[in-house]
Amino acid sequence: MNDKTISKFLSLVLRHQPETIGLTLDAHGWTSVDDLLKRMAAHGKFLTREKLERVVAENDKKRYTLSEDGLRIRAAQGHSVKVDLALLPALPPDILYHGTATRFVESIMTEGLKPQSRQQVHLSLDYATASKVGQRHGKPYIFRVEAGRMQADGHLFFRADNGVWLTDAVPPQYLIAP
Ligand code: HQG
Repeated sequence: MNDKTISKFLSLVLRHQPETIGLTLDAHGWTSVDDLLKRMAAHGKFLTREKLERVVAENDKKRYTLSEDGLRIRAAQGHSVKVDLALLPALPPDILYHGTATRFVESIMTEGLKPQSRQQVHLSLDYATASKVGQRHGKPYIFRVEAGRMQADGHLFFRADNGVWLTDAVPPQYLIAP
């Protein structure tokens, strides 16, 4: 398995379908590194602890977090399974960005941003990152989100372990089209 294949598999079991290898995540999304490696091996995916640690450290978006004692691992964000990341509300910058595809724009203008299959709406700190996120879905379209005003109005914002900003939903009045 190359690093990308490993990362994609970690994303599958730590964000979406832990049951694929009989893994369980705790309420905060953590699982035991030992158990993960054993279950992966039992499913023909052999990985040493050293390699896992390297893949986690070198991952381009820091998608996975190891606990300080190195015994547990979780995805920093992006879950579709219900987990409470236990992040503390944080003060966002005035503007955050959301990259999407042009075909979703009309619906987003009407309904605002919804988490869809994930637990929360994902927002980027900068335009370039949002642009890459949008490209995953098609022709990119970047909204600016008035995060500061939303927060002042009582909406909660959270910063994932890897710097991605999360909020439950973004009503349309806080969206600025390009
Ligand atoms: C869209 C990646 C219609 C939304 C990225 C998005 C991110 C609506 C899509 C992370 C809508 C959901 C998350 C509405 C939202 N009507 N469409 N009302 N509200 N949408 O993949 O934000 O590489 O679940 O605009 O970098 O694209 O996986 O969310 O286009 O951080 O680590 O519904 O995933 O990280 O798509 O991406 P997604 P996302 P990873």
